Amino acid sequence: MEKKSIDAATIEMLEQAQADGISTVFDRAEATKPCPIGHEGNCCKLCFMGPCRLVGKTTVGFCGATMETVQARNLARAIAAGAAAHSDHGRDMALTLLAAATGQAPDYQIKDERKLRAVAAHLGVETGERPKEEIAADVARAALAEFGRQEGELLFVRRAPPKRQELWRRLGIAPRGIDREIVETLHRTHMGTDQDAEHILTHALRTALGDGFGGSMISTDISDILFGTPTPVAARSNFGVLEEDEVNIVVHGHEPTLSDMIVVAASDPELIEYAKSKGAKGINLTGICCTANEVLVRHGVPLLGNYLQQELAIVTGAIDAMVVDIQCVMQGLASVAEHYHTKIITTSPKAKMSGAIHIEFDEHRALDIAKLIVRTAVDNFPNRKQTHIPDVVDRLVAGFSHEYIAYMQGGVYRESFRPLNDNIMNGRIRGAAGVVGCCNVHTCHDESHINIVQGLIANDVLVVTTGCNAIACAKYGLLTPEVMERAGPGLREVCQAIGIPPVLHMGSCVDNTRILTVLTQMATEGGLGEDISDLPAVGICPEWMSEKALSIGTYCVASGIYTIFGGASPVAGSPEVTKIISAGWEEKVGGKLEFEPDWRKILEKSLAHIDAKRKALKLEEYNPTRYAASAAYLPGDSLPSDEYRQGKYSASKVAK
Ligand code: MSK
Repeated sequence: MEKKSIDAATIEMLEQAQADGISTVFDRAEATKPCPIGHEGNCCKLCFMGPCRLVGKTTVGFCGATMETVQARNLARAIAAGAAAHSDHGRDMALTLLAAATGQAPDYQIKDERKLRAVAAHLGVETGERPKEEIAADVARAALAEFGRQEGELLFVRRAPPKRQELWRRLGIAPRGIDREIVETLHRTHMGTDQDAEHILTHALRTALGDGFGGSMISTDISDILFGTPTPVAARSNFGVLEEDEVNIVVHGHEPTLSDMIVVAASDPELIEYAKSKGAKGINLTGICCTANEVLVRHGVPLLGNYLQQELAIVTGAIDAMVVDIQCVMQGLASVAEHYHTKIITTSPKAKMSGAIHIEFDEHRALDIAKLIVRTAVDNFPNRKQTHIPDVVDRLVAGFSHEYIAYMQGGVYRESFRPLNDNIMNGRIRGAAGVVGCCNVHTCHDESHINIVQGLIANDVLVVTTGCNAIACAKYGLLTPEVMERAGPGLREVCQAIGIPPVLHMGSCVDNTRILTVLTQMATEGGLGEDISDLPAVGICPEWMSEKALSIGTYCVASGIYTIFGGASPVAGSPEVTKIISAGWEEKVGGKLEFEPDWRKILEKSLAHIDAKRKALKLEEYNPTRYAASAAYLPGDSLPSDEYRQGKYSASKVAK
């Protein structure tokens, strides 16, 4: 079991699943090996003359498509699918804002008027003395127009550093419309259309930028307008946050629209009384994946776990309802739930699952539907049988929006990125890293996440995190100020002076756009070059698995960031395509995409890149002993993951 995860709660529940005869993703991964041809990107199934398997002496498909073309098409399609997922989420946020602003969705309010006005300025919407509802309606309409825009470029392109904007225009990759670039990728990769690998992949950069500076950025902005821009909030994480004597409801997926209403419904005095009438002491709301991150950063709702923990959560026998929306929801949930009393409730008009109850969400009746869902969970509480809740829980601080990061460096009137830039320039902070993304069953769960993040902070690199990496960091105490002893001396000093942890939780997958904004602010603040590609910074996705991760990685590269994915490469079968997305893209846009299965090498490459960028900026050479005796660990030392396994950092149940 210890080879499957480093997380004590996950291991405990894997043993319980085995005892209960339950098959989970971990078992299925052992029983079913990935197809080796598809795994390396060598399979073309874009037309029905095939599928063509390009192996051995077969170097081209029936139509004559070469390995490079096949690989480029497959990768571009995956990036487009990821961009579509994020962007469709963003579209729904804009539709909800429009409904809220025009009185069609009375349960939603405009919670952050300051953010509304800032976003209005980016979209060219007049503000002045107009009522906020009027501004919000125009912001929603302007945002929706970005999806169907046919000409020109997305308005948010102007939020990138000026030098970067010029580069995108010169290369012809400034995205025109969010939907347009995705559709064009599907067209170009249709059988018999674009045949040139580099040409296909250049359009993939444009498509991904339509996600990063389009759909995802719209999603983050509108979520903040409707639900509030995050500020630091204390919370708890891991399976120990489940309550033996309360109705446990888990929200899972990605959208905050319904889950934010469930937060309201779960604290409704009438429903709490109803829960008590069924023998429960109250209602306990927790979350999995990015819906969890959304309600964590705004309400402090505890994190139950990340992607690979979703089925095991049900094995606790303590979950009365798991409410799912979109993305990263395993179909295996339904069959695991058959063995326990848990009700799986699907809610999105876009996503149903056989074996689940479907209570369709409609933003026009949001609170009523949220109450119905909570009531359904309460009704299920008396059906609970034997429970097994691991006593594993840790504390965390989350909610570091880019607005808050600027605020904490100077307050309302003098907010800036000057202190951060100065401390990078003087070498207290060696550089910055965005560590994000999924869990993958082909790596030991959480091991790369934790070893990389801990390795970075020990080496004085400030880490910002989102998605399932953020949840992993939460479970090992890496999001608390107490983790300072594990940070390098320079980073520790700066974090203590500002009062922040060395690992900053910035939200969900779509909130990677907050990282783009931070990098833009660092690049334009002065002293660290003029573009994102000048910064001593890296992007890392240690345990990637989803198409969304590929879109995120690609828009990071297009923004000028060296981005390293852990695990296997989807284009491993083509040295040519591997070169296009690494050295080729670096020459074109200053960032490159690499796949590196060994987390030690990811750490080494990241530190080497940060140091090379420091040198190019003519900054002082990083000296780990300059500010105190360095606590830095390097690959080969005792590993954080082993220390977790030995229980060195194991936490016990902490008070609510
Ligand atoms: S939920 S996309 S497993 S980060 Fe955003 Fe986690 Fe990856 Fe899903």
